[in-house]
Order: sequence, then C-alpha cells, then structure tokens
Amino acid sequence: MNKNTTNQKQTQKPRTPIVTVLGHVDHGKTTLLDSIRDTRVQAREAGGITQATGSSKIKTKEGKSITFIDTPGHAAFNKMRERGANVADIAVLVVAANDGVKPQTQEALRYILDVKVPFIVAITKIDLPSISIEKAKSQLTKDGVKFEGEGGDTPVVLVSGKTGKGIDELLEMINLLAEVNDVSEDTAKNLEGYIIETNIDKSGPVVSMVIKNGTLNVGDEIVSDGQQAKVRAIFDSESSSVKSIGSGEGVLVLGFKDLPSVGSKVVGYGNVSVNQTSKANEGKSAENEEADINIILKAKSNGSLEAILANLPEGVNVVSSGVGDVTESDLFLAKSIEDKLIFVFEAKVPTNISKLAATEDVTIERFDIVYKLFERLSELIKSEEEIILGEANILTTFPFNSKKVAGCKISKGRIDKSDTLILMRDEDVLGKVKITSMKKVKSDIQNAKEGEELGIIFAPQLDFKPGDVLISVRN
Ligand SMILES: Nc1nc2c(ncn2[C@@H]2O[C@H](COP(=O)(O)OP(=O)(O)OP(=O)(O)O)[C@@H](O)[C@H]2O)c(=O)[nH]1
Ligand SMILES: [Mg+2]
Repeated sequence: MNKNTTNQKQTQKPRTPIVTVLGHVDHGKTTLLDSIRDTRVQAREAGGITQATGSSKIKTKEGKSITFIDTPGHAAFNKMRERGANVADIAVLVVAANDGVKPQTQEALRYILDVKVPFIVAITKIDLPSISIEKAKSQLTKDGVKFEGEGGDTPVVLVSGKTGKGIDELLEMINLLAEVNDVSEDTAKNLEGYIIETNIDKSGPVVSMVIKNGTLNVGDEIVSDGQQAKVRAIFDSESSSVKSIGSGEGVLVLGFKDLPSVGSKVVGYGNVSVNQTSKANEGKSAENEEADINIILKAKSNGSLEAILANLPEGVNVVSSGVGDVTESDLFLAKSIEDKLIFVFEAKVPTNISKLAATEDVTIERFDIVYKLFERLSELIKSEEEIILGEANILTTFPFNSKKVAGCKISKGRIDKSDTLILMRDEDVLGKVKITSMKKVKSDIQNAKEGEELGIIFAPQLDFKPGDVLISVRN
C-alpha cells in the first residue's frame, strides 16, 4: 500500500448518509417519511402533493442518523427529482403496490441508474386490499432493476406509511447500504455542499443545502453559482440556529445576497472550482405578440419557478419571472404588457400590492397547487384561440355594379351574412372584412353551408384573387 492511499484512509470518516426519496406522484413518499419522522407533513401540503425539495434528519432505534430528502412526484418537477438523485448517497425508489410502475417511477429510475447511486426499492401501501407486489417488481425488472436474489444487488422492502409496517427494515437497509458503499467524508478535503432549494422570505434569500463534505460555520465565506455569501445564520433540520454544522446534514443558510441556482455546488471562498454561471431562472424577455398570452410569473422558490417555466403550455410567454413576493415593479411591468397578468405560485401578494393592482387594472392570479396553475393557463389560452366557424375558397372574381365579387365555394362549416371574415393568402392575413351582399346564382341568401357555391361582395374590398381563402371565426 503506498503512502498516499494510507493517508487517504486515515482522513476518511463515516458520516450520516443523505437519502433521497423518489417516485411517482401520490405513491406515498411523504407519508412514508412522515411515518419515519412521526410528523404530519403530508396532511398540511396544498393539494396533498409535494412541490418542493426539503431535507430532514432522523435517528434510528440503534442511534444512527439518516438525512432524508423528499422530492415531488408530479410530472412538472422532473428537475427536482434529477437533482435529488444527483446529491444522494442512497436513493429510495417508492412504488405504490396498488398502482405499480408509472411514468415518474420510470423517470426517477433513469436518474438513479444514470448517476449510479445505490438504491432500495420500497413497495408501499401494502396495507391496501388489492395490491400486486410481484407485478410491480417485474415491471421494475423490465425497466432495468436487478433485484437481490435475482442476479443483482438492489434490495426491496415492503412498507406501509399508514401502519408503519416494514419501516424498521427499510431504515436498517439504508444503514447497511451506507456501510457497504462506504458513505464517508474526507476530513482532508474542503467544504462541498449542494443547493437543493432556494427562496426569499422576510430575512432575505434563504438557501436550503446539504453538506457532503467539510464543516460549515457562521461567518464562513462561501460561493455557489457565482454568488458569494458570508454565512449569517445556519438552521439545522430541526430549525434550530447553530454556529457550525458538519457533513451529512441538510441546513438552511442565510447570507446570500442573491439566489444561486438550485443544484449548484457550494464551496468555500477561495476553493472555487465550479463554473460560475449566472442565475438560471430569473429573467426577462420581451412581450411576444405571437403568444396567446403574456404573463409575469412569481414563485416562492427557485425550484418551483424552474418547474413551471419548463412545463408551460404552448402559447404562454413569460415576460419576466422571479422568486419572492409580488412587488410594485412586477405590477408596473405587468401594466406595460397587453394582458396585464401576474401569475403567482406559493409566493405572497402583499395587501398594498393587491389594492394597487385593482386600481392599475392588473390581474393577479395566485395558486398553491401547480396543476391548477397549468389548468388556468390552458383555459386562458383556449379562450384566446379563435374558433373557425367556416371557410370558403375564392375560385373566381367578376365585376358587379362597379364592385368586385368573390365567387366562392364553402370548404368547411358555414358562413352567415352577419359574420366577420378574415381574408387569407397562404399563411398571410390580408385583412378583416364584413359581408355586404351574399348571393346564390341570382338570389340573395343569408347563409351558406359546406359544399355550396356563392358570390360574396365585402367591404372593404381589399385586393383579393382566386386562390385566396375567406375564414369566418368566433373569438
Ligand atoms: N393506505 C395507504 N395509503 C397511503 C400510504 N402511503 C400514502 N398513502 C396515501 O396516498 C396519498 C398520497 O400520499 P403522499 O405521501 O402525499 O404521496 P407522495 O408520493 O408524497 O406524493 P407527491 O409528493 O405529490 O409526489 C395520500 O392520500 C396518503 O394518505 C400507505 O402506505 N397506505
Ligand atoms: Mg410528497
């Protein structure tokens, strides 16, 4: 054994494992952690779903610690799952026994297999009557899991977050995996942490991070994502203020002036080795007239802001986005855009701002549940989209009483004399017109249906020719 290796061994010390819980929405991740922590987080969550990444530390009956990171299972939060898998020493893939493998189970498994993090499959909700453990296992095998006893080394534990069954076994298994995989810190190495969530509250930017190596002290100068901070306060997983904290812990840190992006590495100032990139999620873009709606978006945390931005329905343009409560400047920016609309996710709308919004004719819509926000956006887009009532092709043109008549055939729907028509040439809109005369052969008509031929005189006359199309729309 050479000298270097010996030194390395001497500085290596086992530490509390950081364990990320991943899986499909509503499969019971938070309930399982509640049961482990003996708290009641799930019952307090808006819409009963997790929409942020948070960490918590527990002690097993044998006195060993584990730091858990809960992640959301909703499809929109894929980044949070990916980062959760990245920072984990060990992952727990939760699958509900009554529901089996679902899209976000498979997505979480892909992240786990990509970063090659050791993991345990926890099949939960085993207290329910109609369950199929074997089906869940064989689906997972198809997706690349190699179970213990079946040629691989992935353990499976059967649990219930409701009855607490199997939880001791799960915790034992986590500790065993931590030992086997040598989860440790290197005391000769510097601070290494990862940002798991950020938000802004009364005391300014709050950064939630896990420490994988070294010690973090109040007064330390740290850097993440190009953002420097002198650590003002540290809160441990029990929300107690501490002066100093070691690796294997999840903490909240105050002292950043601006928010580093979620997922970034944290190092001591002077030990910067990561690319210093600018903040990922806060940004401004111009109002887009092609978009169905233009909005300003505010969210309580960077992770959820990122999730929303990545999953916006087509047709939504975000003119400006940011983390934190709605401010006067958001309001004035909203006033300058056509839709005058601010969407808020979990962040606060101060009373003076909502009063001001009413007088400035700005609409603020606030949501606590991410899919409700998406539903509302889709609803707004739909109401913006024009519904086509009828379409006519101009086949020929001829003069009548010094006017030009469009000889048309209705190709779709119907056209009423009272309709407003849009004159199109290929993809180009030439203008909007009203019908002044509508005739079939020589008789005046009030409407015409698909397949019928007719002559239309409209105003303004515009410069139309055979091949152009008239479309009747309802807004
Ligand atoms: N019967 C039974 N119900 C459970 C169990 N675990 C969770 N549930 C129920 O399943 C629903 C979803 O549970 P959550 O813990 O919120 O699921 P989750 O995976 O954290 O969901 P997201 O965070 O939204 O992805 C809740 O209604 C729970 O009460 C279990 O072991 N048994
Ligand atoms: Mg949850």
